[in-house]
Amino acid sequence: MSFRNTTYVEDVSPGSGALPPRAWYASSDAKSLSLNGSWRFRLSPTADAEDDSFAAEGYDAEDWASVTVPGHWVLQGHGAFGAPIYTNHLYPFPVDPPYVPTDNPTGDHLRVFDLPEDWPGAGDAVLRFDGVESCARVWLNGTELGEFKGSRLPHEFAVGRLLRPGGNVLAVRVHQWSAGSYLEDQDQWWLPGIFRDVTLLHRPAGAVGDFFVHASYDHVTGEGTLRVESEVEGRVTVPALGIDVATGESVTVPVEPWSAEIPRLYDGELATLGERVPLRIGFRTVLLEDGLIKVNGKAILFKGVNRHEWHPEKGRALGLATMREDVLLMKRHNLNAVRTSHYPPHPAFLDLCDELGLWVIDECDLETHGFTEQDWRDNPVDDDRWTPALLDRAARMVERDKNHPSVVFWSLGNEAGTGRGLTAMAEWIHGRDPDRLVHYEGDWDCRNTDVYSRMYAFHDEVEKIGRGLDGGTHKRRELPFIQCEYAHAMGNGPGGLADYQELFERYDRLQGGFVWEWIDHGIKHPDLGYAYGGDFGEELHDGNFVCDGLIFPDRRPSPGLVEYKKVIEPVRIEGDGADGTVRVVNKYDFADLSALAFEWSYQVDGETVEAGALSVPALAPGESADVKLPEPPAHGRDGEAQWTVRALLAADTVWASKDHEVAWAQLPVTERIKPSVAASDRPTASERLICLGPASFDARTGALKTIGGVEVTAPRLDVWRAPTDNDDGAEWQSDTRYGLLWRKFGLHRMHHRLDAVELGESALTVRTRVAPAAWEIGLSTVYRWTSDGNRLKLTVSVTPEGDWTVPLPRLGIRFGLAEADAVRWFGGGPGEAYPDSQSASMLGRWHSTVDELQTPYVRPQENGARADVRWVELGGLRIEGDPEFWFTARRWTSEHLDAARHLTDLTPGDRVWVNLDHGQHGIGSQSCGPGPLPQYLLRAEPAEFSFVFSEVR
Ligand code: IPT
Repeated sequence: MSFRNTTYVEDVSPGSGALPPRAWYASSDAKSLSLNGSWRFRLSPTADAEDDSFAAEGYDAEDWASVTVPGHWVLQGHGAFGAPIYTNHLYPFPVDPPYVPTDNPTGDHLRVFDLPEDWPGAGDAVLRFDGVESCARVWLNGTELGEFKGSRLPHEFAVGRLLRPGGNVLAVRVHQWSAGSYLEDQDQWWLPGIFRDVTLLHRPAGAVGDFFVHASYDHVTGEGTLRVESEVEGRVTVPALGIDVATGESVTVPVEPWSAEIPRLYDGELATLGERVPLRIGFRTVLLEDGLIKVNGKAILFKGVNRHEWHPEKGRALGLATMREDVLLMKRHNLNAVRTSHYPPHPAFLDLCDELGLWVIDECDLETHGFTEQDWRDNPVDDDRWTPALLDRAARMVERDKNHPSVVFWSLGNEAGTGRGLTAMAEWIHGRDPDRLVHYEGDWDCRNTDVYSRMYAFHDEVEKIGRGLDGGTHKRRELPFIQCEYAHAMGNGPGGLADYQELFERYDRLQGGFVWEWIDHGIKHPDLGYAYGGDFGEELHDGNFVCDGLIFPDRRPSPGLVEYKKVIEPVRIEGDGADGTVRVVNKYDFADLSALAFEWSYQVDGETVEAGALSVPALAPGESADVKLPEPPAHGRDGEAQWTVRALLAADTVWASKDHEVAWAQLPVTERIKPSVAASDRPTASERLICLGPASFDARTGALKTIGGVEVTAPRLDVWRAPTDNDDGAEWQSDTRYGLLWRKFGLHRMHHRLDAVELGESALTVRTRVAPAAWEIGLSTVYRWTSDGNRLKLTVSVTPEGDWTVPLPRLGIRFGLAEADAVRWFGGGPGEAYPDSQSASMLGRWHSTVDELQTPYVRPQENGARADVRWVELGGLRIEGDPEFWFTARRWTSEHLDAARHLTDLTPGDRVWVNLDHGQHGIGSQSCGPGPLPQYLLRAEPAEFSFVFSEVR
């Protein structure tokens, strides 16, 4: 061994010196000592810049900096310790496996600790690292323990013989880059450091070693069978079931099964001579039967999400409270499944999934996506030299997590092509744990997997798969289908979720999917709000592709999550409001409806006039019932009437309190009465002004100037929106990307040509042509103003001219108000909606402020539209629409929004800009998937729409 040994860094082997992997558990009685906290830290630019003398006893590290463990050094030290790098799939270093750059940031970590007074003198001890990125070499009291790779996997070392009561010196050298980096090319920030717990575990004589809880459920007999295999013999007790058996012995008793919907856990204990370990046992059987994934005899439907571990300040060093918040948010939004993309999470997260109920696809820490750039040549997963490392990773995941009932699938990894190494992993996993299924998306022939899994398949292909018309290998044709990633939630969106869900529910073979992804990986930044790729001056980066979650970096739900919640609600409520009956369908796989209380309410013009309880039978899964609504309340007024029926939690649960809304529907009863204005007033012109009813116009241009006392910047046709990430689409998408086409055709720079200002008997008519420079396409646009003396009506008629080959971003008018803050409206709300992300938009009376109408997408883009608006009041005006319209208001223009890169670039101007849209283009999810479906395109077609303005005080 050389004095400055660094050969292990580029060695393809998983490492040396660590103990074999085993189950992760917290002991009831064996002592442990957390070594989390402040550590001494020294950063070097290369792997060999410093020798290993720092690991020796008596080394003086007084002048070193310090970092918090768990943590990533690049997120500490205010820039003094380097910076994060974001790439999607490109390796940020030359691809020459297993070699890594000479410039290899290396963090030496040092911690001196004493054993607690009550630390037993006898017995052994184990030092556990739960996660270190990407390669570590460890010394205790001057003795080298070994080195390891596999960032998001645990590694343990036997250290008992080295410990002493006081002054133990633990030294850890961490290299940012290693051969392991080639296996960790996940789409995320590269964040070196000791980012999970470091713990010293006492191992008494006769302690529990590894153990494997097998707890199956027979849905025919209602019995569960428990057998705990244990490395060290002992007894297994489960008091609630009267179980007291030896390890290895199996026992069958009547039990309540575990499912994500009803996560029944039994507390038990494994006791060996030297230790007691608590068990949380969930009885459930997962298998493939009749081409379906079945749990406890029933086919399940995944309503899932891909979760990366993320915190805007701590990166992947998450606290328990954050993990719990994630699970609670998921449960409260009707999600039932999570794929731990793309590595095993902190083990405590899986405890929460067991306890609160989520199906889990536990994914191995493996991705070699960057090899796609060289047609997968030299891909480590197809090179036998790397197979030991792959098997080590598979074993570290399976052994660590095998006792979690929530885990139903093992996933080999993500985006790693195909190869013998993956096959070896699948074979080993199948052999070690035949009671779970194996997932891997990259294997379209399903050689190694138990499910046909794809990502971002378009709706039409998904339908074809659902109907079994997709062909494929014989094996694939017999397998169920899931989308392990779909509906890319980058920026505004995803659109098209409801259309996917409809397919998943229609075809048995389709067992649901996992939206990409849970959270925006924005990094809190002093000047930029949240930083994304490129904000740290990276040489290569993928911009805000890292901000594609259903929740914002601060964990506030984005409209995409609210939409998803509605789309996957476990109770369908439908019917005909006029005939007063609702059909309630239980869409749970296991639960009946006894946990829910139903409520009806009756609205007239969005105002609730009466509400009450609705009695719905405790339907079994799959059952439905027709339920009679009460007599419609007498309200003595004409107006648009509707029922709203809601399903609420009947009592507090561990994940939400009583009255939490689970599902809802609205059933129209009577139609809306459209606004009408008699065109009785006659426009009169003076030298500078035209007057009509409450309004004045510029005499030369016909531009509206005031409505009563309210000054306005004249409304005119607007077709532009700040393109969303989904409008722009991903660069590799070869088919139509509308955001780009819109710019090509100049829809962001339309010219307005004035053709005529005509004063008629009862109308002021302004004729224009709205068109982009350089192109023959245009929109002939006529504004027709009428009034009954009090109210002012604008009718806009639009006729496309030329050959329009692109849809419009939006079609409506935009005007400016000098002052506006509070907003009230009757229409869809409370949040934003777009044509294909409109399910959660609830018709009612809503109020907000202009600032609160904005949705804070990390990269600014079109947002905040409210759908189906009948009327809105703001800035002293009331505006009614015929037909209903989309309403948006902001303190900056769409052009400003378009130019902004971060939210901090958006500064209020001297106007509030209001868009009243007749149409909006769909959203889709083309940032990594299909664009909007044809029915959501806003095609350039003749259109006519009106708004009635009046002053309110
Ligand atoms: C897919 C990846 O699996 C995921 O990690 C993420 O990068 C996602 O895309 C996009 O955000 S791979 C994609 C090229 C299909």
